[in-house]
This record gives sequence, C-alpha cells and structure tokens, in this order.
Amino acid sequence: MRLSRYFLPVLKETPAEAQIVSHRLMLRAGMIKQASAGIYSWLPLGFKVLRRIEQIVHEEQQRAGHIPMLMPTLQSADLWRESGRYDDYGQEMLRITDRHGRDMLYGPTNEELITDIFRSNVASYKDLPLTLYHIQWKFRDEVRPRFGVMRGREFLMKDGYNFDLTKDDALHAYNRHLVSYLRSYERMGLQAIPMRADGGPIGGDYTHEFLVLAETGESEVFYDSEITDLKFGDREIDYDDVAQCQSVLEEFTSRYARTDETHDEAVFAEVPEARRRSARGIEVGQIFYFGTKYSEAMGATVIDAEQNQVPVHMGSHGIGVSRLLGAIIEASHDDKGIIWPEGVTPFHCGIVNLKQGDEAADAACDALYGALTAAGLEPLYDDRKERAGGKFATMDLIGLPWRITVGPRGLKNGVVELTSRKTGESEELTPEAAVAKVVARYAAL
Ligand code: 5CA
Repeated sequence: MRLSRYFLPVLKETPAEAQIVSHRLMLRAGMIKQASAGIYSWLPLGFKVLRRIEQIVHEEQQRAGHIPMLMPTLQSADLWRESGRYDDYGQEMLRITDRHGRDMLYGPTNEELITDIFRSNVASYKDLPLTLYHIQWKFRDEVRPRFGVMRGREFLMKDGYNFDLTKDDALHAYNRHLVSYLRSYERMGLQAIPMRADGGPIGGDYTHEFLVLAETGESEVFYDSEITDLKFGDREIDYDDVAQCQSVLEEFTSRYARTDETHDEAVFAEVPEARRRSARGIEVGQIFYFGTKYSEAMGATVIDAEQNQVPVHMGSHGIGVSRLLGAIIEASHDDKGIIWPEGVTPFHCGIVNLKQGDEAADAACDALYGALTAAGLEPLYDDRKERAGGKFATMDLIGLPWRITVGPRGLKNGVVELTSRKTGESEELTPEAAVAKVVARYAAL
C-alpha cells in the first residue's frame, strides 16, 4: 500500500477522552473512531489488525478440530425464555421489538442459538463429539463502557461450543480449548495466563479466564510468579490425544493463579512468599464447562449406545477478538507509539523514502516494494512529500515491526537502512539483503 493512496487519519494531539495508553494510541494511529458510547468504527488500519487476529483464531481453532460457522447478531427472545436467561440476563441485554411486536435481542453470547441448532439436527451419540464456533459481533449494554475497545458495548468475540456424550469427553474439549488458546495468544505475541475464575451469567464451576498482565487491566489477580516462566512454544500437539491435552492443562493450571472472584487467602499463603504476586490483568478469553445446564433446559439430547435419551454435556469458550487489540498495545508500546508483534502487524514492513521525487530514491523504493510484495508480504510505502521527521513519527506511531529507510546518500553507497521498531537498532544493508532479512523473519513465524 502506498501511504499517499491510503486512509490513515493520524492525530497529532492526544485525545482528551482516552484514559489508557492503548485507547490513546488506537485513536492517534487512526485505527478506530467512536460512533457512540462503546461502539466503534474500525478504520482501515484497525480493521487490518482485527482481521489478522481473527485469522490466527481461525487457524488455531481449526487446527484443534473445531468447525467454523456463522450465527446472526439478532436473536429471538423465545429461545432465551426457554433457557430462563431472558429475564436473568438483566440490563446488559439490548432488547428490541420488531414491527410485528416480536421480542428480539442483540446477542450478548450464543449458547441458546447453538443449542437450538444442535437439537434440531443431531439425534445420535454417533455424531459426537462436535465443536462449532463463530466469530461474530456481540452487544452488551455495559453500564460503563470505557477504555476504547477494551470494554465496548459492541465487540467482536470468537465463541465456540462443544457437545459431548459424557463429562469426560466434554472435559477433553475444555482441555483442547485451553491448549488452542495458549497457542493463539502466543502467536499474537502475548502471554495470557489461565486463571481460575467464576462462571458468572454463563454458568458452571469449571472455568478459566486468560489474563494478560497489565497495570490498566480491570481484573485483580493473584498468582505464583513461577507461572510467568511457562511457555507453550512450538511443541507439537495431537488434539485427539486426551492424555497430552490433559498434561498441558495440568502444567499451565497447577500453580496458584486466580482472579479476585475465586481468590482464597488461605490457599495463596501456601505459595512461598517470595513468589506471591498480586497484579492487574486484562481478560482476553474464558473457557467454561457447564455440563447439561442448557441441554436439559432446551431438550438437547441424543440417543446413547443403550438407546437412552440423554442430555449432552456442553461448554462454551470465548476469545475477546476486538479487546485483544487493546491488550496487545497495552503489552507492547513505548512513548513513540505502538510496537506490533510480527504475528499481528497490519503491514509487515514500512518503506520510508527520504527524498520523494529523487529518481534513484523513488526507483529503489519501488523495487523494494515489488520485492517484498513478490515474497508475499504487505509493505506500507510512505511516498508522501513530507519531511523525514514526520514520516518517522508516523511509522513509529503505527508501530510496524520493520522499517526500510531509503535516501540518495545511502544509495550512492548501495545501501538502505533497516530498523527494528522494537529495539530501535538500525543496520545498513543492500536493498536485497534488507528484503531477505525481513522475509526470513516472517517465514520463521
Ligand atoms: N459464551 C461465553 C464463552 S463463548 C462468553 O460469553 N464468555 S465471556 O463472557 O467471558 O466473553 C468472552 C470474552 O469476550 C471475554 O473473555 C472478553 O475477552 C471478551 N469481552 C467480554 N465483554 C466484553 C466487552 N464489553 N468488550 C470487549 N470484550 C469483551
């Protein structure tokens, strides 16, 4: 993309309404614009990152054997009356009446709708196990929407639902989700720690939240510091291997790590004092096993091998896709702007032309652009007639991991400058070597 043809409305001033750094940077970098309280338009740069995060979520869900689909945002109230949640959900649910006077709602989550799809189509235990998921907009009429996309009213969520014959099978599905979430967050450059949590309006005692440690997080958390040393890394996982998934769960959940809702001082006191930590965290996902809560209420049963009609065991599993942009920025920025992890960056590499209109500089930039594109990467080429300082400030603000700077002086010696946004380190290389280095970085992801 050439910046002169793009739509990147960066702000010079720090917006007064933004209280935390990720919100400020998303507004300044022209990623989002508030449409009304807690509801945002996703401008091109923000939309690109949102899509990259969705892509990682899709890949990792499908790697785990989960099946993508799409349910609507607007739902009929009738299904929610069956589960009993139409009244229970309270003020957070946005209720709508259509022209025929029928009660509708903008879905805050999808347990009812998916259970209805299941009961209409699945009758036998032979069709289990089954895990379906979608990535769809949700609406929760939060009392205090704040911090930009962190606590929105309209927000994008991946929600997945497993249907299993037995509790053991459903717990394996739970473990699969835990493993796939660990992989997903690490690909986004994040450490998200599974912590014991509370079921809330979704229900169930068996639930973990995934938290990214950050001072601006809304959750208070308590944990054994050893847990921050754990890495999922690039280990191979067979998602059908029950014991293997269970052992990952044990590895990542055996140390003390809880949100304030389930925190227990007496148990925490058993952790050696030097390792006890209390901090704040951003909840970027939650997994639940809730047994037969919805299947019994809504008659989602199958015939088992003994010809008995039994309710299926279920769980639901969510990732806060739009919230993740805020969480990633909270975890990765400096005073100049965002520092995108390579896994989610909107463009792979910036190209800054120090002297637009100079024949050699223009030609070298075009060649770099062509070479990066041919290698399957997306460069962002700042081809505007601006001074160098302004171009650097924009690149630093929008946080692309790599920048190639091209100027007539370097070109006389056959070199361009390759700069890492994260370390600030620059090196002079031939254009070919700079491209090769950037390409190799992304190939290694
Ligand atoms: N049905 C279950 C799992 S599919 C569910 O709704 N879980 S949840 O309530 O925990 O939401 C899943 C994730 O969505 C949360 O972990 C959080 O990251 C994100 N989320 C929840 N509320 C908001 C909000 N108001 N703004 C942005 N993200 C949110």
